[in-house]
Amino acid sequence: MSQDAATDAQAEPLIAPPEDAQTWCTPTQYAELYAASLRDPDGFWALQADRIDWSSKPTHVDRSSFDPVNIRWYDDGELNLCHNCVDRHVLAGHGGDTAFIWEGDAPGDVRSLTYDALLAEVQRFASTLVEMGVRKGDRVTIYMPMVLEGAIAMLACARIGAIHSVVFGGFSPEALAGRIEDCASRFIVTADAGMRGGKTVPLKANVDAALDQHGISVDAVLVVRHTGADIAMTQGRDHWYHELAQTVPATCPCEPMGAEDPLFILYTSGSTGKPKGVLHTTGGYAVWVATTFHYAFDYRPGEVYWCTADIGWVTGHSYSVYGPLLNRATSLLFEGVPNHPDHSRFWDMCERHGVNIFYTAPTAIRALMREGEAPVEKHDLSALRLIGSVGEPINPEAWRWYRRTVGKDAIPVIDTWWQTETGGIMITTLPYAHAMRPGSAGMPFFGIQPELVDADGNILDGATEGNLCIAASWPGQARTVYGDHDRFVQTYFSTYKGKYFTGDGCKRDEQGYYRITGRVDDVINVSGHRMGTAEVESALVLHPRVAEAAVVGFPHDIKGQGIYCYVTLNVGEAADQALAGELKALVRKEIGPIATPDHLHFTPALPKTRSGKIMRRILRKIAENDFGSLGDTSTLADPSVVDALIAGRRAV
Ligand code: 6R9
Repeated sequence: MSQDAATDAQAEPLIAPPEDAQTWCTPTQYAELYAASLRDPDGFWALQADRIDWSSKPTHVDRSSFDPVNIRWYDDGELNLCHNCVDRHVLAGHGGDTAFIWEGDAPGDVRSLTYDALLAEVQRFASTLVEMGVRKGDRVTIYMPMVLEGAIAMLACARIGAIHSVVFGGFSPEALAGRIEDCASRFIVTADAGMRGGKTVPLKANVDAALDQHGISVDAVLVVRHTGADIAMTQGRDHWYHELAQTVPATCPCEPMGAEDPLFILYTSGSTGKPKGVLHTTGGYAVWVATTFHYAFDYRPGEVYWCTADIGWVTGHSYSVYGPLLNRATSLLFEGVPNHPDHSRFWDMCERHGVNIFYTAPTAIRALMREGEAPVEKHDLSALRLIGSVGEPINPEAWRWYRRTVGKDAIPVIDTWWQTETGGIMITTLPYAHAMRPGSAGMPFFGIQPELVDADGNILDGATEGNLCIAASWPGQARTVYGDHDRFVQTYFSTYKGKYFTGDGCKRDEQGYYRITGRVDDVINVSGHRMGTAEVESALVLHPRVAEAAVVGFPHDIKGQGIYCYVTLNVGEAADQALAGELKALVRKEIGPIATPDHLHFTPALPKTRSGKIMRRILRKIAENDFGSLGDTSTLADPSVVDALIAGRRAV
């Protein structure tokens, strides 16, 4: 996305929302509900808690504090999330409704599950986990392709009170090992292999590599047969799901969980150090995703809803699995990729499954936009009623293409801003309540109080630009970093005391619309995947010939941001093609293919202050080919480094 495209978003005219008599939220209702949510948060969230079946109703609502940091919602309530997602719909007579439609990597490879069938599958899976020795509070690592058993495994964990840690199937064995070790997980759920875009992803082999190469011993690895790939099974440790499942009870009761009992850990990148295990708990998360799904997607019974995110990301957790099931929706899960077998795959699937609500990422939209309108026009998208975007800023050009070509300029587009740490949608226009502004996420969701602050923490009023903070807690907020509460406090609550700092920069316009401008920390967003530049740097410096590395993001037409690596070699070493290949391979090995560098820029030196700090601001500008506004370089220990870097950039 180009800088210009991003900055003109504020000037984009508002587009009136379509009127809709059936909507859950009219403009007046939004205004009233939002005001009520701030005037009487406890009253508002007590009411929303009725979306959930509690085995013991909470008498408290919000008991959170940002200083000291202690986040608690509904803390004396008791519930089970799996019961809420599955059993209660069956008990209420809706067992025949479709819960999931799954389509594999190969077009037309389809499997559906009713709520009845899902209940049976989840119970069988939960019984299998119990048989393996999993107990309440145990961490279960789920390293799966996008298959039904991935979602079923999550629900099964929730059913028995185990904490799931889903690791995206695209992560390397190294990255997987780090995530297994960090939460001391003794159980792994995986598949023989996955399929993406016609290519096999060797998941079980990756698990073996992660465990063997790192000397990690786990109690059990449960393997779902999916592709039929030939794999090695370690006697006593590895079990085929289809074999164990036949020996276990067909029913498995729901474990009553305290509202603040952990539900899941999800690793996400920050500006420093290793990925953090963001922890979400049960009650508040349930209320938050149930409420946000209901209003943001304006879901109506019987509709087919499709979120294209993988369950390895928070979007897959909240809006492919938990949010839709809590609302008794039909959720489509897709194993493959948008450009396989061709660029009309998404639209072909929308037509065949009669998708009403479609939610995807800007990177996919930009990639499909490049293919022109023909692949979209070939398909009947008349069932679509609402389309959404998530994961990174969407440039107005892509937004308009999406609305015109996919939405026929007739249906609402929602651009939903949120984070792994927020659990669910925080800022979005509501589909029939708000006018849309291409490039702006829009208005705060109920209960959310965004604040824009300057570098010193002063709150800025009116139309302005600043760092985005949230003033008070909301039910879906992450509670801690697993095993490291200090890091949680340091990362999110120490920059601006008493506020949650998102790490995002943001503009607010005259109408009070929020437009996220991107990360202001050392996190980059590549195709909607969050990555710490420090993680890529750590991988690069593992190479024996590398002395130092500095990684920054740069604008990329399709990915939003690309990965630009400045690399300094040891004295006497010279760069060559082979080394470039080795470094790319090293990053893929340490993190995964999503972190593959786009550019390697070998340089004899990095720009540093006299105290030895790398001046990333300069590196970012140079990567952006913006040499005119490098700012003050006089504090550099050796200002001549900059000229060499510019000359080097021209050569990249
Ligand atoms: C849900 C998710 C979070 C970061 C976030 C921000 C960026 C997400 C966005 C957006 C602009 C949107 N982001 N949605 N930026 N507009 N609609 O993506 O979570 O993977 O944790 O990433 O993504 O920079 O801070 P996560």
